[in-house]
Amino acid sequence: MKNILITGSLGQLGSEIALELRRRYGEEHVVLSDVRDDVNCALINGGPFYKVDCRDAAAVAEIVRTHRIDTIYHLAALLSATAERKPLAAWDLNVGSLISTLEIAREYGCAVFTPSSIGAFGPATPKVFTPQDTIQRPTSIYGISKVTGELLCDYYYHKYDVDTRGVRFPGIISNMTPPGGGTTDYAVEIYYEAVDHQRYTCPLRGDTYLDMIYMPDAVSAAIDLMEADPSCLRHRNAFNLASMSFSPEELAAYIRAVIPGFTIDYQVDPVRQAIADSWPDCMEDYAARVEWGWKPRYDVAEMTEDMIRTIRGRRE
Ligand code: AKB
Repeated sequence: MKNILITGSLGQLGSEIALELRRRYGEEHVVLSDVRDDVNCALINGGPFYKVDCRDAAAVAEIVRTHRIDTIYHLAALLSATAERKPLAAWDLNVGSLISTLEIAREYGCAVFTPSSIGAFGPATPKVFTPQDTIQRPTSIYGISKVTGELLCDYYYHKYDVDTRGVRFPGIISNMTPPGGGTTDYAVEIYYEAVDHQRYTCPLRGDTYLDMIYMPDAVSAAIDLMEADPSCLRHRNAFNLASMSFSPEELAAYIRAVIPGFTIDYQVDPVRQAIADSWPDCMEDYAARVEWGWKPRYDVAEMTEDMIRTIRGRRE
């Protein structure tokens, strides 16, 4: 039986990975930690939880020792738009906490999952069918921290044999815990506004294409990669994950198919637009498909129906 620690476990991705891992491995075997404890009581009370700053290496090491942790999902991070406002804080959390997690993993023999992002690419990267191995050179501090993370994880694997694995996530769309401070957050907010007000003001231009993924597929990707046969993995820390790619204009059309009166207008945020313009339109994910069997289940139409049905259900 595995013993798993999740950092950033109350965030958008962490809260849903936590639920699925607890379902698979049992509550006592999945230890959660987060810097806050004022949200999601069900998770906090549903098994071991520690309010801890993941940059506090001594505190994290103590949890790893106490619970005989063998696998860490290190999910704590500042997202791209917030990072651009607070570059030093982003570097400190995104890189500082990762390197201290890797050190703990080296000492205690843990495997580590670390999410990278489409943000790890930059304006010089091929924008369409972005290859797995290509020029990166991101221009946002978030992207710089993500490339650094990919390289650090490779380094710990090659130098110390730490079992590091990771994917480049697209924007994640979900309906349980809201994201915060991301460039792709519009694709979550739009559904809530569509259900509640039948209109949405989008901070990105209508023709901005970005890769996106629905949460159930994001959760499966992380867990499937951690459970994959290591001898099949050649890339390990930065698998491109493609699932769906659309622009705000196109997403609005999908929403209109379910909510006919829905309208969208645009008030472009220059910071988020510049970040989005530096990212790929759509990635190619052959390596993930071949090396560990990645295959998304949801397309944009199915996701849209599910998002709207779920949000409406909560409003009743
Ligand atoms: C963001 O927009 O910052 C994140 C990401 C794509 O990494 N959702």
